[in-house]
Amino acid sequence: MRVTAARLHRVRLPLVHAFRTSSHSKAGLDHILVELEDASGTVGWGEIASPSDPYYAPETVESCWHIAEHYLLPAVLGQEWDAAEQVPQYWAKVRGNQFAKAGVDVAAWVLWSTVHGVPLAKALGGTRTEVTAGVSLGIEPTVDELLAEVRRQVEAGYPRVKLKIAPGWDVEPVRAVRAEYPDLDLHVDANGSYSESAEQLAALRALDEFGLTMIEQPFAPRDLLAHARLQRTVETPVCLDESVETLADLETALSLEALRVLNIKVSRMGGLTVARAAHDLAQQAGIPVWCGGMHEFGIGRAANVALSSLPGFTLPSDVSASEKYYARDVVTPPVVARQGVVRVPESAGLGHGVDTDLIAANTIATTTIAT
Ligand code: OSB
Ligand code: MG
Repeated sequence: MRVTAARLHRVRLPLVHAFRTSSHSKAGLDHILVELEDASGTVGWGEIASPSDPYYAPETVESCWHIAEHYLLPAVLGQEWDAAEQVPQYWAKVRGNQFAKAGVDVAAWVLWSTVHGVPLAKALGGTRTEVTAGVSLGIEPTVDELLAEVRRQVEAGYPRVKLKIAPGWDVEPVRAVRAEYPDLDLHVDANGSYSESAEQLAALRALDEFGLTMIEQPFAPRDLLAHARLQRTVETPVCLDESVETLADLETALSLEALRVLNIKVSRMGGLTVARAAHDLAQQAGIPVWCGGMHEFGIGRAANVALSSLPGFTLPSDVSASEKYYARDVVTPPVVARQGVVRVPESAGLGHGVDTDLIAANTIATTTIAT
């Protein structure tokens, strides 16, 4: 395979429901869609799902654009490769910048699987025909508004609900949701907003009584020791998200016993190639995994569904339906969930059409690089 032309499209879509985490609130998103084209004119699409601000990870939409345009795409253009997992070697010198890498890596996987007539999930080694989706709910202005949102999603059939928490918004909302749904698969995600102060540790430990499936990323990304210390004192499994950007991070975290569950994000790990390797490593270590999301448009969402079809993804993934996020998505058909179950597409490549008219109508910037 040889990529002869590449395009970047900065596309803006409004969110159906504004989303608030411990760090910020968002009503719409700019993601960068990546198109890789081979000499026959076949195209593979990928998505750079970086948030605009460097609050989840150090990257921004602008930094991703810069790295993709000036480093990643020039490194890939004109190279001869047989399998998508060979592609990351071309940017091996580029440190970090996982979100930017992920968009190009996914496009390479989609191009390869399209050319070879294989569904993306099969190309990755996926075995599931359907995957279970959970929903991730942001911080709401009031507990009543949160409860209304939980009811809406449970009624839509989603079997797992994750709540964003932050110091001061933790025990009270969790208690309220648990009181109404004693058996719901419920977990919390702090996005690294807690410290080990006596007061904040007490709040985290108080969550132990609610039978949560996990507590995700309570402390700052690089503070693996704090996660290991907390895990020794609580029953609730600790899950890592932001802390694990590389396979080496995962090895370190496993050896420190800083996690009992792993959230694997295609974006955070720099693409499907590394995400799949993280799945393999976690599986060997006996750690259950699930696929986290970054409010992807349909292209990144379809990649998440494909990844979630691997056998170690035994917990529900953040692959809820397009309609939870966007009135109109960039793929046709959109990603749909029935009673919280998403079917893994059986057609070649991404398994969805790409709505280039919708993309064109919402594009803010575009650039082309060719050999
Ligand atoms: O930590 O999982 C996270 C969204 C933005 C930044 C961080 C996170 C999230 C989500 C979104 O939880 C999950 C989804 O795409 O549904
Ligand atoms: Mg998270």
